[in-house]
Amino acid sequence: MLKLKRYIKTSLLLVVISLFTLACDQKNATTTPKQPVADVELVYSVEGMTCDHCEMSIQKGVNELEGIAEVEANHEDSTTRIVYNPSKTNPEKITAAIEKRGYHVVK
Ligand SMILES: [Cu+2]
Repeated sequence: MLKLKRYIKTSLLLVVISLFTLACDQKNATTTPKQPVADVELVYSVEGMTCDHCEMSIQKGVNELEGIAEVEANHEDSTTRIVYNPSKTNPEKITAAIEKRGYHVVK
């Protein structure tokens, strides 16, 4: 009887350990660096746009950067919306690309 109790205890312990290991494996799988990085959306206030050509100029400039998914400049409300991949570019590079074209990003 004592032997049976010990046997049950040992098997329960094994079950708990294997469940724990499984949970850990799953956690590791979701945090591997090889997973694609999600795109980030950014909306800037941009001064200096007066017409469609300004919008196109900004869009062209930003699109020349790597990792840009979307650029939408709007001279009517002076905004530029950018969707980018943070593993390939960053807000500093995007700001620089806009300023290089002669427009000012309001911080
Ligand atoms: Cu213009």
